[in-house]
Formats: sequence, C-alpha cells, structure tokens
Amino acid sequence: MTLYDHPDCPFGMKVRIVLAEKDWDYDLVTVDMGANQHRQPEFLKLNPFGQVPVLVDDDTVVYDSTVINEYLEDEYPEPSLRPDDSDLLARVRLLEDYADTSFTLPAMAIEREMKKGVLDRDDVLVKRANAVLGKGLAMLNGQLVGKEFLVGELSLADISFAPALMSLDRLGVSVDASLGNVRAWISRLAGRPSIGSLPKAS
Ligand SMILES: N[C@@H](CCC(=O)N[C@@H](CS)C(=O)NCC(=O)O)C(=O)O
Repeated sequence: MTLYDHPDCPFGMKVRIVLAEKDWDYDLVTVDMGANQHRQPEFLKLNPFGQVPVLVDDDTVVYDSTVINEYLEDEYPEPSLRPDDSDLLARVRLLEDYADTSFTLPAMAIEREMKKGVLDRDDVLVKRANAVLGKGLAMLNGQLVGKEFLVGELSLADISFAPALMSLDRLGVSVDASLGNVRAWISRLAGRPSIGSLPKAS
C-alpha cells in the first residue's frame, strides 16, 4: 500500500492517523507541492483533481481523505474506527464533514496567513477564521458532555478534527478555559501515539 501525501497536509494526516491506529505498514511518497508535483501528468493520473492524499492499494486508487478512510475501514476493519449502528454512523459522518469543511479549512487559512509577513497578512481574514473556530470549539464542547470521544469510542469523527486541533497552539488560537470538555478531549487525543507523533507543520 502506498500513500501519496505531503507532511503538512491535515487531510493526509487524517489518513496517517487511521493507518497508525490500524498499525498498517505502507510506503509513504512525499509529493513536492512546492515544485508543483501534484499538477504533473503522472500525479494527475492518480488524482485528476491534483490533490493529496492519494492511497494506492494494489490496483485500487482512492483519493479524498474521507473516502480513503472509509475504504480503509471496509478493507481493514480491525480495529474499527466507526460504529456499526447507522444512527451513530450518520453522526460520525456529519461530524467528519463539519471537521473538513468548517474546521480544518479555517485553520488552514490562518496557517497560510501566518506564513506571510506581518505587512502582507490579512488580519480580517484571520479574525474571521478565529471566530469560526471558536464557534466550532463551543459546539464540540456541547457534543462532548459526559463523553471521552465524540461518538462512542475513538472514531473517524475525532480523527478528522485531530490535525487542526493539534495546530491550534501554533496558530495562536486559544481554547477558552470554559471549554473543559474540549480541553480534556484535545489532551486525550494528543496522548495517542497516532496523533501525538504527527509532524508539526513548518
Ligand atoms: N477533500 C480533500 C482535500 C485535499 C486537499 O485539499 N489537499 C491539499 C493539500 S492539504 C492539496 O492537495 N492542495 C493542492 C490543490 O488543491 O491544488 C481531502 O479530504 O483529501
């Protein structure tokens, strides 16, 4: 099995966490996005949208982190990272969709701005993205009342938030002291080798 990825990509991190939780060996190919490798014909044959991560498993090529993780669950179900019950599974999928579109993307937007010089930085965008993350963290705090993880045991839902959560300190996004459930959950996630060992983005 081969994963085409970039070390800083939070979507690739979702897949790497799942592979680590399943203790699955794979070859990692780093796609040099700085050199536009993801736009070269060779890579576009794997993913016509020109994005990492891409997983190649024998003759199967899968892209999009959510679809890759579902594929891994289907093919390598142990240990399971998604509930059997359709009601709970729907919750996992809804939370994963929220994580990808409404949590990870604003975190990535802040990260991009932080890499710019102070004069070039769009402070309004950073403020707006911070507010979106704050709203998400408050929502998650409510979801976590009386729970260790979002839906039952550790699942694809928690994993999909993990990369952005692990970047909050670095991005200067604080988790309010009133959000005790989220704070405990972040420590719990960071304590797992699959998540705590993620490379810190530059
Ligand atoms: N929905 C995709 C998003 C993947 C994505 O945005 N990857 C970024 C790197 S983190 C990428 O390849 N960007 C290059 C581009 O869009 O041109 C997923 O979940 O895998």
